[in-house]
Amino acid sequence: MRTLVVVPTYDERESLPGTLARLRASVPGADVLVVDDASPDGTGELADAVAAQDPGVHVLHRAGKGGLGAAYVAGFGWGLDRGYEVLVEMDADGSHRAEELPRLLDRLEADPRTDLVIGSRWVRGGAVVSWPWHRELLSRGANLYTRLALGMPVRDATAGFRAFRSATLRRLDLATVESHGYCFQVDMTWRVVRDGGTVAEVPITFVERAAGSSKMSRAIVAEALRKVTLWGARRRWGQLRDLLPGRTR
Ligand SMILES: Nc1nc2c(ncn2[C@@H]2O[C@H](COP(=O)(O)OP(=O)(O)OP(=O)(O)O)[C@@H](O)[C@H]2O)c(=O)[nH]1
Ligand SMILES: [Mg+2]
Repeated sequence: MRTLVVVPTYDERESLPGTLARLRASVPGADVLVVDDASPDGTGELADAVAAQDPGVHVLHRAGKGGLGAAYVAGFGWGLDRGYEVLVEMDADGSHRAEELPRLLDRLEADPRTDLVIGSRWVRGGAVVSWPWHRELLSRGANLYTRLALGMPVRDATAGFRAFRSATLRRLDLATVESHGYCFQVDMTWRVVRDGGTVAEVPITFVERAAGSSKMSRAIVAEALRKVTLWGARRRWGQLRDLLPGRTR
């Protein structure tokens, strides 16, 4: 299937070349789109230089730092316009190992009913390398909270290494996606599930970034907590309403 790997970047000058090289070696049939938000460190120009040498690499430049979610929505739009059948999300910082991408893609191709394949840290066989205990606690806690609030049978809804079937993305209204940080990942998963879609998880080993700095912040955690709580409350309200007498459904 024609595949596009969307890689959002903000100040990833040190990590991007290695990420692109590993991607092109591991999945030579897939094209890559770097979505750069005018990184002050020149990541965008560096991506342009790679793209000039490699017709499988493309770059989408955005005017300024607009958040991970907006970068992905723009990248998805680019890929959908060009007829790619599978759209992949992957970080530039080396946390997602390109060598594991074929397993995600195989899983998506194996079952036409699967809409989304998540590379999961928190299923049997999944792992995290070099994370301080507080990052692991945050990720596990966020996923537990999400599962309880939304009732989705997904172990790693915040994971950012994933493959969507394009037909599924076309059904979702991407223009209304407002989530910025890793809440975007929960948002997309929740949209697929609410649409009646099927989510599969395959184990991956997530490796802490070796260079550059994290864009994770208090504001990003707060956004996720606020939105997941709101979506969970809406879901409960909907369930309650359906139980009220006089409802014809
Ligand atoms: N285009 C774009 N990319 C972004 C933005 N924020 C983060 N990214 C990229 O999104 C990916 C994930 O961001 P990270 O900073 O690694 O966030 P994280 O993985 O939650 O945090 P760490 O685990 O600490 O690395 C990286 O490739 C970033 O460069 C943004 O505003 N715009
Ligand atoms: Mg990261």
